[in-house]
Amino acid sequence: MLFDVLIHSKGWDTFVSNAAYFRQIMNEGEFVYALYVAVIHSPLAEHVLPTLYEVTPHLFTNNEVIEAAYRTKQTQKPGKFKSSFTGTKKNPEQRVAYFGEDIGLNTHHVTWHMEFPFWWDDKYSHHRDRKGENFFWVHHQLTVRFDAERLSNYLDPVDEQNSFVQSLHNTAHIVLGRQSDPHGKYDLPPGVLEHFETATRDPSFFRLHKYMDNIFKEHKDSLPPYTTEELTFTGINVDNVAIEGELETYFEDFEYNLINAVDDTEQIEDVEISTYVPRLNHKDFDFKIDVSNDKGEEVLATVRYRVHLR
Ligand SMILES: [Cu+2]
Repeated sequence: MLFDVLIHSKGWDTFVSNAAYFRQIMNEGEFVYALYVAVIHSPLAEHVLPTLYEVTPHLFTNNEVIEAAYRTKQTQKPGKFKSSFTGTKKNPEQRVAYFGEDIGLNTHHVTWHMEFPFWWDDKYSHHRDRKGENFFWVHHQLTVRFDAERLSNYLDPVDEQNSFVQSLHNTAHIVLGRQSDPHGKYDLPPGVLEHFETATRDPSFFRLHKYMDNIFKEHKDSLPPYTTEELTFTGINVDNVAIEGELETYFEDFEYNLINAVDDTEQIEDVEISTYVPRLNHKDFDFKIDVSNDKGEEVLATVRYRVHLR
């Protein structure tokens, strides 16, 4: 409903006034979701919002950090805390927690689902082209990258999940997410798989997605092979490919703001609260690709690369 209201707002002032009004009367999570999706898709307001891990930090870090943030607010002394990954180091899966719990990865995942909402209807503004292919592509990238991280941490690649259900992605997320309280008997909050912001924190996300990825792969394998004409770009030659510099990865602490993690009243002053978390980064390197064009005219070419790990 709120997305509908915002996307049909005729001008910026109307958009902002509607957002300000509904902010007061709606569920906070629904409000943030509708606002972000509308801002991403509205021609009035493309991509101008702050990053989600600073807007809803409780979805990106854990209880210990949120509790520390509250203590800071209550004692009115600025605080900066280290975020540790969920779970215990005794569990080998913990070795790749830096990937599944990475705030950038989770922001990427939730933002992708906002770019391509599963409920999208072309009547809202424009046709979202190649939705299935895009879904496959982005989740395939997540799945194979997770396997690459596992291999470099002496873990086996992910086993595909055996599935239980016909209606896949959304239902499977909910079924897996509610394992601890399937009938709602204990009124437990939803599991991490039920939020796009938190889903990749659970390794079963990757097992489920490998299962779906393999279905897409089976479908692709059933298609007729490409023809030579489809695969060649006559007149365009790749003469040399080189990498300048080395691929060197390292961990570095990344700090972000937790001011929105705690409740706020006008009577109590804000204090500086932040957290830092180790994140995987890499040193800069360049691809150097020599391409020549024998066509005798300007053409548009796109370069895509795929890295094979040895
Ligand atoms: Cu997803």
